[in-house]
Amino acid sequence: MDITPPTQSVASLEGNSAARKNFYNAIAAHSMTPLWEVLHGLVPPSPTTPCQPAFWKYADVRPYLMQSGQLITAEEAVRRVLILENPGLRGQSSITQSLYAGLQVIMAGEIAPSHRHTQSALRFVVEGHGAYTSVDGERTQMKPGDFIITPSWTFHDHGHQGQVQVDAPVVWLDGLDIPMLRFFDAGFAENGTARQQEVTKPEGISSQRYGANMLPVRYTPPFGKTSPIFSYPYERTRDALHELETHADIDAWDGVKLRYVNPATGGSPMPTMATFMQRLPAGFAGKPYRQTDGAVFSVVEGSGSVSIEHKGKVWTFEFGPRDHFVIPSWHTAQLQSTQGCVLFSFSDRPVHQALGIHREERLS
Ligand code: 1HN
Repeated sequence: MDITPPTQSVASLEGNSAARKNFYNAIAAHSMTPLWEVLHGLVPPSPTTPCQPAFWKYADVRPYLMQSGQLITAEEAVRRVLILENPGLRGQSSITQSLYAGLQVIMAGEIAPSHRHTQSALRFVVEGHGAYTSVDGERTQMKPGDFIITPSWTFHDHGHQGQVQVDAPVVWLDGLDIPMLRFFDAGFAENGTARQQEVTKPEGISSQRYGANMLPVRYTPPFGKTSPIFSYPYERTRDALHELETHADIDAWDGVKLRYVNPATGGSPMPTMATFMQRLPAGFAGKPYRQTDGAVFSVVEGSGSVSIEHKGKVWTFEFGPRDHFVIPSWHTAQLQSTQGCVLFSFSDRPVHQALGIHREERLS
């Protein structure tokens, strides 16, 4: 091998672009590429994301959800969902680089058939009554504001018990870690043997067993790293936030913000996704903050606005009930509400934390 050092000076090397192009072409044929052309993009000084701030007004979205109900049955669609696709990530079924979100609609009398997959899912009920979801042999009713979990690799199916062509459809937000599992090439799925799984447990048994601030004496986690509770009813969350708003300090950035927990660990309900509910009191003008976990919001009650700033650009979304929006990683966000509001949100924070890379800045 020739190890003779180059004789050209650095100054003369700099104008050598044709020689470099030739060199890049030569090594490309051997599946190699020069780091120095991409280094700055690989380790940017702060997060640069293709994910954009985005807003879905429910008044715009709802007519399309209802139209989809006339075009295809839940059974044929398997899941009748309109994906909330980030405008910066079109074609990738992603709302952020790591998360999927969509609005699912089920009409009275319909069934969404049983299957399971390694992707974890959350449901956040947006409107309607009469739907249920079954997870691992237990059914739970879906009411507006309820947060419901489908743990990784558990059979799940949904249904609407209302009267066909009489009762209103039910709509919920689905949040899944699909892009993350795609990144890890760890996706598996299979259909159930029956359209609907057999209900083998009484309704509510999980919350009795695991949801009363108690656990069975010899507790073993039924769903691995996922919470043993798969329904977190809005009623309890709402009451807690209301009382806290009245009697406790209001955080200058978040208002009153609680995180949902796996009661057995104190950690997030799912290993890949954290979920939150917050209340902004009437007249709240939040201070700006940014965090590495991009977050998806579903407005539950009331109205307000979010202003998002990044690299000199500003987006402002005026939101009301059932609107959805996304705050991308390391974008500075400020929440405001004149009349007060309640916001559900989810993000991939547990993964950032597990990797020791989570950062948050609360600015003044
Ligand atoms: C899924 O299983 C559901 O179970 C919703 O409701 C959305 C998106 C992609 C893959 C599986 C559900 C989904 C999904």
